Amino acid sequence: MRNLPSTVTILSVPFDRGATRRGAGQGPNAIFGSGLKRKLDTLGIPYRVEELAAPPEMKDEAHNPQLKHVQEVLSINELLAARVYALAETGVFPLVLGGDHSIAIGTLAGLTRHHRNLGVIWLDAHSDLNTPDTTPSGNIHGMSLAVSLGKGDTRLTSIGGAKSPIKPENVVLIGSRSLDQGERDLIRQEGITCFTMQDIDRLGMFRVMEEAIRITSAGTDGVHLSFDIDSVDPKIAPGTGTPVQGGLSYREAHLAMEMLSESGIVTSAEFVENNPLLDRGQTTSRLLVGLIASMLGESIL
Ligand code: B3U
Ligand code: MN
Ligand code: MN
Repeated sequence: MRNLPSTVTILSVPFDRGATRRGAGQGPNAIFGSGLKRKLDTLGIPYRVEELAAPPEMKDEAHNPQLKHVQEVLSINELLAARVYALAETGVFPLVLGGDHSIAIGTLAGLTRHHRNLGVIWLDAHSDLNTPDTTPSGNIHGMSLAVSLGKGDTRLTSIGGAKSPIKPENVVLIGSRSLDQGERDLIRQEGITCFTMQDIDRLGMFRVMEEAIRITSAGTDGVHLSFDIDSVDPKIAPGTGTPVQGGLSYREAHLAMEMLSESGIVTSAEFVENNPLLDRGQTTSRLLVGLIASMLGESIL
């Protein structure tokens, strides 16, 4: 065991209105049901658990098919940003459990009020770099990284009040294999480092993670891990709303978490898009418990 954080606050965010398929809202409970607390007890990591109540279903005043359920997304993310900011200020490790990936908007808004120059590791089959102009679906979970870079709807980019947006040079995407044209353009234009599945095939996960750790920790004052479970291959993580074949293997995902733990650079994390309604038993939730444990310092030997 190594580099255990001194204390963790688990923020459970049962929200799934940023996605088409419902069910990720039940993700946090499924992770608890698969033994997360027991695991943290075994590791000897002190933790507290808080749940953010999902907002009531709201009607968007002016329904915009390019920005679905924006009122609810705004509401949960304002709450989340405030909580994450307060936690970061007190020095505890915020561990956010989603929920769909739109909640990264609130997590990152809270973190960037505390950290002036945050690094971000985004493990995902997708890049979540759409804007209302480029989105093929209107789902805000496909826009969260763009919002955190200051791009898109101004109500979303101003969540959490005055803060410094994430800088593109501090972001590393890993596991990408389903990108829309607007997202590819943004990655090139902004010079965002993107390790696709092809890069992982060619370089190996070890080298990819070494690079990701180097880039996100250079000159930054914290590193956030945003882990979308659809980065992992759907054969071993079937419980997710937008599965894409050709993803990370079980060991590649664990190696990434183990290397992050060893590096000691990670100051906050979120695990999202776990949808127990689509899972095969508890396959995906159990995998997540193991990955979280590896990220927090569990080692094989
Ligand atoms: N890029 C597509 C699909 C997608 C993004 N994130 C997820 N799916 N989970 C979109 O709708 O923006
Ligand atoms: Mn995502
Ligand atoms: Mn994804």
